[in-house]
Amino acid sequence: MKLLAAAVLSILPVLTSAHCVAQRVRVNGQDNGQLVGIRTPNSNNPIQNVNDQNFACNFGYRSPVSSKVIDVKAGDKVGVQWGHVIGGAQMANDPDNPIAKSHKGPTIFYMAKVDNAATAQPNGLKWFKVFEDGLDGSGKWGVDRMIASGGWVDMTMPQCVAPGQYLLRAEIIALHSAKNQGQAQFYMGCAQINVSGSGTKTGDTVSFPGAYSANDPGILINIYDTMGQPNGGGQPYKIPGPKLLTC
Ligand SMILES: *[C@@H]1O[C@H](CO)[C@@H](O)[C@H](O)[C@H]1NC(C)=O
Ligand SMILES: [Cu+2]
Repeated sequence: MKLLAAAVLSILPVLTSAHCVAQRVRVNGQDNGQLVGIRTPNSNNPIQNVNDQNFACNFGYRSPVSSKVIDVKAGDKVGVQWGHVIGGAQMANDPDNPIAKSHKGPTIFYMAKVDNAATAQPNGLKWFKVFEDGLDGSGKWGVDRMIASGGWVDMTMPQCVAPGQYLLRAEIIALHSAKNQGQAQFYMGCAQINVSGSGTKTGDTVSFPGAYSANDPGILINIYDTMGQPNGGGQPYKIPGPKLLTC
């Protein structure tokens, strides 16, 4: 009995800490540095309630929060880096950095226009989707590609996006336990960017919280086939949220 309890206790920290946190921004491969131009929560814990009041940009930021607003030209590649903890690895050879391999799911970016990206409050904003990477035909997920890229997810800033300041919301949804309602894990962080260019669009918008439902087919889902492989059960995966901005 004692042994069993000890075994359970020794497993628990692993189970509860294999999460991730968004923490760096790069433009055309140029890394701005850790926590620069991005609001990063101190905790790597996911949000699991799609109606959580902090669903837009997370909460409990590591202070001081960066006042940097990062310049991005339409057409630039802008990326956000995820890591197991702030700084990346939690220990040498951390197998859960940038995230535990079990945490299959999509990677997504949204944007919301703001007057001042350094100070904008994330609630009540209007978000449009500019990037999504779900499940491909070979059974690989956006998260698999993020891990292969050392935690980075890059998107191309669409040419048609109107110039101005934005919060850029990076999101990962981990679906390893998502067959039970309320068990999908949502990770998000918001970068502070200033887009230049000659675009005019800010997309069809949604609210956070509000855009997702707990029983959306991409949120309440068993991703395993009968062999236990996390390949979406051989079905296409429907990424939650609105359709992508089209230019
Ligand atoms: C945003 O970019 C424009 C165009 O380059 C520039 O004039 C403006 O000062 C920038 N604003 C901020 C807050 O960086
Ligand atoms: Cu996790």
